[in-house]
Amino acid sequence: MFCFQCQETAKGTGCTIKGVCGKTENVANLQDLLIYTLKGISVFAVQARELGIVKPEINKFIMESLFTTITNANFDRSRIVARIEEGLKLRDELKQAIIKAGGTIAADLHDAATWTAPAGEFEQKAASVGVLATENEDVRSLRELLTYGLKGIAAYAEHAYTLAYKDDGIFAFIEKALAATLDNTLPADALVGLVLEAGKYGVEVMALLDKANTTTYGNPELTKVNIGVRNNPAILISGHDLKDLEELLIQTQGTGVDVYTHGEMLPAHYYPAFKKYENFVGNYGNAWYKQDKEFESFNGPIVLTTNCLIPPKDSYKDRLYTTGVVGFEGVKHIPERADGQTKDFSAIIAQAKKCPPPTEIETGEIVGGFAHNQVLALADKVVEAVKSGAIKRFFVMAGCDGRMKNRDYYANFAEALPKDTVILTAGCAKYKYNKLNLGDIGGIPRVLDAGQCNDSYSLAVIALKLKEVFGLEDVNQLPISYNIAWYEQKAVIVLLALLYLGVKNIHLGPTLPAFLSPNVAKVLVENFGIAGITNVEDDLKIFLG
Ligand code: FS2
Ligand code: SF4
Repeated sequence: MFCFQCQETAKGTGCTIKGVCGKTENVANLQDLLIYTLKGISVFAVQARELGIVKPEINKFIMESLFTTITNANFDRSRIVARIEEGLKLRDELKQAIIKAGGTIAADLHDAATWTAPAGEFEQKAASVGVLATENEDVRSLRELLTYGLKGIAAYAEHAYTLAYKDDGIFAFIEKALAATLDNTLPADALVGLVLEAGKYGVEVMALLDKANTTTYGNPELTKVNIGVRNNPAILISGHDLKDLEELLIQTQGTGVDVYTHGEMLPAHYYPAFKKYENFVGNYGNAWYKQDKEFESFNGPIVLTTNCLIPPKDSYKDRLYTTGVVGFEGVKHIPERADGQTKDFSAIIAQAKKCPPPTEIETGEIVGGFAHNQVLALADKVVEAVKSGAIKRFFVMAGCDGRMKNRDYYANFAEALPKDTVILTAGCAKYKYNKLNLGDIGGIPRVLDAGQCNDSYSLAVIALKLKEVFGLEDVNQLPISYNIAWYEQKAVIVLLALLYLGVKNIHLGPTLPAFLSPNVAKVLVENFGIAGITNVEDDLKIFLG
């Protein structure tokens, strides 16, 4: 195996024996083969589109399969094998549809578009199609940067899709870009162009998801979220899928079972639609990587709706459920919605009733809900505070949290910021400083949490609005600095989206991606001023200098 798609990759270069995330060698290899299969399907999907053939089941399959391979989503070998088998079948059907429509199948198709094997030979095939199959390190770097951006796009597209929002232009781009990664004649410049174009679609997909979420559940609003517990049995829901949460809340009404959020599900509390549920008690715990302790002390069942799963300990494995693209061998899985039906969470609710209430690990409240609509409602106050000098600078500290000790930097950085600065955040990075009581500036909290990682879109909308209000030509003239933490592939698309919007001088940490070759990193540094981080003191001097 060779995987270097996340920030925690072994030795900062690549996982080669087993994933730091817990992914086994065979699952890693099979995920590579699944991506390879998607690339082959995409070759036909591009040709089919030219003939006016667009197959919704192909779009959905590619989207869900990309999402399946995101870090901490699916560790289940059999699920990946089943996906590859389905992919080969869909690829063949698409090829037949092209022939039927009068298209000609090229004689020199890439192996990704022609290979086939029984499931028993997948692992053997997988060994030759991974990341290292591209020998030139710059081409490999660009292909992987693009592929990881596509994984992020696919994840956000899937959330929107679940709420019945979709955009065929996004699917067409995913297919075009996947097919392009097979093209050995494509010059590096064209690959750079596709990477930047991915940023454009990153903005579009986040806008689509924002529309899906806010139309369905209302605009997030200033909310105090309880972090203590009540004395009832309860279910913990993690991941990012709001539809799963909604159905769980409906199904737990009147059962005596409470519902708490974990990790990236925290921002669900900010949506008006979920406030009516009396049993929606609060948020339990912190970011994803602390689940091994927090799932244990929660005592009740836990449902993982999207990526953010770590291999479970035996102490809570029998209380753990996956759904959607998430999977882990030996962990119970809640099946997809059958036509027009909701998911069936009754098994989880029945188990919850037999479990003791959660053990309290903290008490109090955290404040959030500062997505674009809420911040723009406070725009006068914010603009006044900037004009009067009460707010000197904003720091966008969106992104991810993670296990590594070097992420303490972000807590220390937040604490060391001058009191006349405000942090704009989204994603699970906030857990490094959202309980530090950093105070407020004239009633404006010094940590403004917009929501999940996809709500980084809100931070861009806010920046563009401020640019307009202050009559500036360039978003980089605003008193906003970017100190972003990344972990997995959704953060990659958030970064590419910010670059597309013209944001310069983003600092990215705790380490730069291992998949950036020195030359590709140079392109990002020279064109966009991307930089890493060093230490709090020196970085503050740079930011405030
Ligand atoms: Fe946390 Fe980072 Fe949200 Fe992941 S914000 S680790 O991308 O999907 O979560
Ligand atoms: Fe390693 Fe990250 Fe890949 Fe897991 S996802 S195998 S930790 S690089």
